Amino acid sequence: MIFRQLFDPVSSTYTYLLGCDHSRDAVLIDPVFEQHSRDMALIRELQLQVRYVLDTHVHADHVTGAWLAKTALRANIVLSKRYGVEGVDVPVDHGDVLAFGNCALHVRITPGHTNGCITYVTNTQDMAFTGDSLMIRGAGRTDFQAGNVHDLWRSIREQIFTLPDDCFIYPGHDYHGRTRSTVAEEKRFNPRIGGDAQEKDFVGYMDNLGLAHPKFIDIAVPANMRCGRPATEGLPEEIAWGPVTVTFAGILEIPPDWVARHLDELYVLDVRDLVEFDGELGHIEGAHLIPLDELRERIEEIPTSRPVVTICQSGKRSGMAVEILLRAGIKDVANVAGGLIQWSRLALPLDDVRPPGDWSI
Ligand SMILES: N[C@@H](CCC(=O)N[C@@H](CS)C(=O)NCC(=O)O)C(=O)O
Ligand SMILES: [Fe+2]
Repeated sequence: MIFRQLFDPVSSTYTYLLGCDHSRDAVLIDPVFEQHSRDMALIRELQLQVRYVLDTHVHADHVTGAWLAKTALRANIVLSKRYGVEGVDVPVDHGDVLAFGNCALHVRITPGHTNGCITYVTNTQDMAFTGDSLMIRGAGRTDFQAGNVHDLWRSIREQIFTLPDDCFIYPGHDYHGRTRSTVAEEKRFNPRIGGDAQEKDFVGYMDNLGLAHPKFIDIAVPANMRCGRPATEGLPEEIAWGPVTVTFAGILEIPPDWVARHLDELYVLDVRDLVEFDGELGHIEGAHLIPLDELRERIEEIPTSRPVVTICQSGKRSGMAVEILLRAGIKDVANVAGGLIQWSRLALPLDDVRPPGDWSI
């Protein structure tokens, strides 16, 4: 199975991307609104087809990226039926199974942190996505969102600690950089519910956590009751001037064929050296040559009246050029994906290219 664990440093949230190796069908668990572009880039680069976007619960500390992901991927939003959240496509309950290719996730209800918390368990029972029910050496607080410490005790003991000892625990958050645990480890070492803990011990511990309410609870909960659909129309951070995407590496990229059709509206910045510019790969008509090494000191030559597209041989140096331009405050900028190698592969037009078969000087 394809497996990626992603992290949002602001809310310390883990997002998980799981995919079937054979069919490329996938699921995305607990996406974060602000990390939407990153998640879409990875899904695109791994060539996955996301079928379901799952939330383990209605989060109180961050806005879910479920609605954004559904809109971008035409996936179905999955959440516990117990909340009555607007916009859920697949309201699930205990025992439901969500298949993606040869893989599947089984729904185990684990209320306590909230009344609709779910733990998703792989069909091979080697991974459990516990949300905030069981965390690494921790457990989700039970002091809001219809939380109940006795329910959480039962949920962890009956639904999570009954999984195989070597089943990995992947939590919804970790505030100390820990990434995963196992059922055996938590049964033994969890300071709230592990070892010889009795229900009374767990309740005593949880009732005295003394945590401040999450900073964004008043924004997050209402938004999450709509699956993270913004209250106003329109997608956030849309780039208007062209079909710019962000790669998983964080670089703004634009497809070469679109650039070829819009050359008149763009400033094409070629960052190779002069020998390459006039060399075998040729160059785009009207391209301006500023070698990458000189870009920082010649930045004032770049106009701000038109979007800038950067290009080099394979798209690496021009990716760095985008970084340099952004840092200099030039916003409408993108790297031509794949550079001139891809440009020629697509047989897009070059400056001063002789027609095939014309050998005259
Ligand atoms: N400090 C965080 C909130 C942390 C928090 O309350 N996390 C919840 C999960 S939504 C929890 O259950 N924490 C248990 C713990 O930290 O022990 C914020 O302001 O957003
Ligand atoms: Fe939570």
